[in-house]
Amino acid sequence: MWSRLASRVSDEAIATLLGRAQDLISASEEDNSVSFGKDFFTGPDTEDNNLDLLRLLHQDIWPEMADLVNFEVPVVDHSILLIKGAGAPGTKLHQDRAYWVSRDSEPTIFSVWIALDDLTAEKGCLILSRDNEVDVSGMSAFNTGSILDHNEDYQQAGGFPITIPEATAKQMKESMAYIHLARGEALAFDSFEPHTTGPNTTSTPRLAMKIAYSEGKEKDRYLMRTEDLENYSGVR
Ligand SMILES: O=C(O)CCC(=O)C(=O)O
Ligand SMILES: [Fe+2]
Repeated sequence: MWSRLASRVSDEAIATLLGRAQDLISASEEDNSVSFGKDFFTGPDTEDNNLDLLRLLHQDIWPEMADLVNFEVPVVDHSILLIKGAGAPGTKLHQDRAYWVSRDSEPTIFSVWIALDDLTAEKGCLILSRDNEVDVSGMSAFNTGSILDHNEDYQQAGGFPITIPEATAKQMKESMAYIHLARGEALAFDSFEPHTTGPNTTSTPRLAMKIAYSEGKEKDRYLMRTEDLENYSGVR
């Protein structure tokens, strides 16, 4: 299931983020792949962790989600930039659950996907099933879906090697639609939500990111507890 959020990420936070990610973004003008910016947000013990910025983004979004998902120990599992280079191909259909089976034994991770620019079909926005859209209150039943068969192909370009087989994907895509998001808009989807993105056919990188939240109660691998992030006072 997925839902558009009413929350918006502030323009100021986006401007700061884009400024700090400038090298990565410039590199994507030449490179037609997805750069994940996996090291952009790192733990509190590392330098240039950008946690001051993650705190701002989190504060814009989390109030709308916190009671719905009702975690005992809410954590940011991970947060990555999703910069899709100019001319980069689409990302094949998959459920994130297929990636997270071993690290999230009872499924609790869900994603908040944030547009850092106006995202249209030409830019390679998300493509989701209209049938699976719920009101934000419906997200409280998140992660109750089931896992589909996936293929693993580590040779394929694009960095998303686990995908739903082509024949099934083709059929599923018939009921899926491009989900446009304006800069600062966000949507939440659970780990069972099948999603794909189209190619970026524009001449500039597609600017997006995600924050993946999770129940941290029985985990030792995550980026940060939300409580610690909210109290984080370090500056860059
Ligand atoms: O950025 C993309 O093209 C795909 C992103 C994705 O699969 C995800 O955020 O889980
Ligand atoms: Fe994904």
